[in-house]
Amino acid sequence: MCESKISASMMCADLVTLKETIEIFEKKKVDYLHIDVMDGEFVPNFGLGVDYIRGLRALTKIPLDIHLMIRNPEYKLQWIGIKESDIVSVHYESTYQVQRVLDWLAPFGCKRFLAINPATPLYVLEEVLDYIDGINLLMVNPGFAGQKIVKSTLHKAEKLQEFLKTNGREDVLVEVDGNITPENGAKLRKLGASIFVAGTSSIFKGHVSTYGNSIDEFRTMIR
Ligand code: S6P
Ligand code: MG
Repeated sequence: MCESKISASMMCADLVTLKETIEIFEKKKVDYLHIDVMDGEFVPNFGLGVDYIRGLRALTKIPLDIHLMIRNPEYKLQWIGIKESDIVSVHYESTYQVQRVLDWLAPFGCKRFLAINPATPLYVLEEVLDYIDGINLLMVNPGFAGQKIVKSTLHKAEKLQEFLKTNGREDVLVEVDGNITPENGAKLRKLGASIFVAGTSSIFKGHVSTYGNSIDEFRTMIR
């Protein structure tokens, strides 16, 4: 199984201490910055946008893990400024043209992930396995930080591991997003997850000066 990686959920970051937060992430070698892009249509919330991404690029070289929670993402990919070192997740439920959006992502050279909501069954992955590098398994219904895990998603992660094995695609990376406490992270690591979105359930707790310790503790749990 490949090395576990931390993707820090930037919608949980306090703008007042953003620079200090990024410095800690660089020092602690956080692997990705998770960017929740929300359009108020696909999910009932607005989220981080193009200007935020541009601003963040000026602050750090940490690659981005861009989670597009927007309708018809295929027409908006050009706006984002995607880099080869990034991960980009598009939602299965966000378009009628799932293979097309994954095709249109290919020229950017980024890692292509398909995100699926808790209620979306795993069989939808069957026809897209050739188009993806990874799967972003939503453990909550997307739109907000600070939610509780949907219990059935833990069993779903187990079934996903079996599904990838059956299809000879154990190389497909599994990211888990939503209420990833250190304990949930440890369980999901055993079920094959390797990218862990870290939000209010793990590293974004208390004062910014404690983030470094929380990262160390989280890393130990998902090793
Ligand atoms: C949810 C979003 C997530 C959140 C993350 C926050 O819509 O996709 O990436 O930012 O869940 O973490 P937590 O620990 O507060 O759930
Ligand atoms: Mg997300």
